[in-house]
Amino acid sequence: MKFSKTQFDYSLYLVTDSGMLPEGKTLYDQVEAGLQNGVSLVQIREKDADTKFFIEEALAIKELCHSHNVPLIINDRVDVAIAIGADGVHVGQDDMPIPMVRKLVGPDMVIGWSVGFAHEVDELAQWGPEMVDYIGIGTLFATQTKKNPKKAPMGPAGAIRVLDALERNNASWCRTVGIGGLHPDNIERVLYQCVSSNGKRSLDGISVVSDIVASSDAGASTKVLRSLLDKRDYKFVELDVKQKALPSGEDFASVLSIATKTRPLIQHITNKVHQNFGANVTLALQGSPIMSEIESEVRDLASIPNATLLLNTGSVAPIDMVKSAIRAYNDVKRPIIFDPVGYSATETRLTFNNTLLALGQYSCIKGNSSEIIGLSELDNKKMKGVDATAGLSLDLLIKATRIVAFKYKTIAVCTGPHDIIADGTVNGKYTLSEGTPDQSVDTIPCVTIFDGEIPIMGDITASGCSLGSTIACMIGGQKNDSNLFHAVVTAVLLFKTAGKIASERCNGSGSFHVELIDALYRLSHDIDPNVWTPKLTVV
Ligand code: 3NM
Repeated sequence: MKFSKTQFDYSLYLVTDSGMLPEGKTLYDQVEAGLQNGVSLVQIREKDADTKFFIEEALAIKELCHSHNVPLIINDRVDVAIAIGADGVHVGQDDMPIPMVRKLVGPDMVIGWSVGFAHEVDELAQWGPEMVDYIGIGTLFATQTKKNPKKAPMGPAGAIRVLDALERNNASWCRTVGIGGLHPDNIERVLYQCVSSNGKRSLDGISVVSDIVASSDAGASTKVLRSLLDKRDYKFVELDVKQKALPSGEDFASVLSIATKTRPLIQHITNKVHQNFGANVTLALQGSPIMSEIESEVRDLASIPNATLLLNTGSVAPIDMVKSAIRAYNDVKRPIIFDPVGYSATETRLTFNNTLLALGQYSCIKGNSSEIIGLSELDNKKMKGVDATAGLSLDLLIKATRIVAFKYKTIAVCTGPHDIIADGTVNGKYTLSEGTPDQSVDTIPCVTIFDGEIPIMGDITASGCSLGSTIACMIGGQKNDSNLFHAVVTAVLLFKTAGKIASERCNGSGSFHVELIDALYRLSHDIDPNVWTPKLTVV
């Protein structure tokens, strides 16, 4: 049996490791169960096996794979791949150089390469289409399977950098699978988020070891994975994420009205400066604040109807508590608003924020100009503390906000004189290979909101953080059929209106604080869209 390169189906790629078999199961049993339930490609990876044993095992599994019309790939051992007539060979960065592998295996055998960085793609592209046929992009998440990993987990954002490098290099021939720590709790999110910025390609598949090989019921585990690959619709939050035309003032008023009637619980994990002010802003908007950082209660809180998490990473909450909270809210599809305070100010903050970004799906990510530029990677300069950067062009900030929205498949908000809101949720859809037809960084919906300069906003503490509380109240208070983007736009309009009113009434920064809460209180108790003055512009 011979497979042409175009016949390879990378969607569910099983890589073996006989060191993790459950009791009573052979590798043959596990591979067979996988093949019967949707595995589309198999790689034998035996780091410690003797050659003779490896060859015997590989021959038996090759026959099994071929009986299911599935190709077999051999890890690392080019000699074994040639000797048994395998359909492909997979090598890592420290194994035999690719041009030598190709010389040995000839033009027809598929060659796979482990890739973790964009510069490795540049090398692959220089070799051209006759060398590497597919890449395993990893390590995505921490895994116990790969001993002595040389790379830190890259998360979906790292995989997107690799997909972008393939597009930049026009390496259209090269297929991709994501690998490392992939399990049913993160696969939908990975497939959803991992799209090149131009929208032209997504992963061609996922590659797993332990999820199938170590499973006591490998068939059932494979079925779950296959169903996630086939689903292609990621309902990560109860609200509707379908992109719709922007509503009018009346519609925004109705979003506010629904939110104030619901009185959503807003769990704040936030910095000390914001705690008191954020609680009062939430109360002014008729939400119910709880400033809890207790790990053992996050699941109980997340399960309360309309509960919403505002995660402000200027906090000093223990990382395990924060991770548990993200998992808890994601599991029950309640929204999380992520505010990466001082995103790149220090190495500690950068690592902390990136770890959390890799761990969950956020309904909204909001930041100031410095934070959004940092998240977009348009500029990797360190931030000065938590300050916004003045003087950046609106065009640059719009571009950065769009990148953040599209990369994290979220609603991104960049605050400043012009607030910018971009909707990267792409209707909650994901595909294999095809990317996001009709959507890319440059085409996703985006609006700006402007109401003249309100410089006094920058003279009080936690004004930006409290926009986070306001967004949480608006999103959290909605019904399941309400629209996520509209809720966020309403929150930003409301906060800007309140800021303008307060700036006109106050005598200085002290009374501005008080007037801001008063204005939010009045706007939410006496809803009248005619007093909402900010100008909304579709970009
Ligand atoms: N290669 P699991 S990670 C074989 O990063 C392998 O290139 C990786 O195992 C890479 O699905 C990995 O059990 C192990 O996490 C993946």
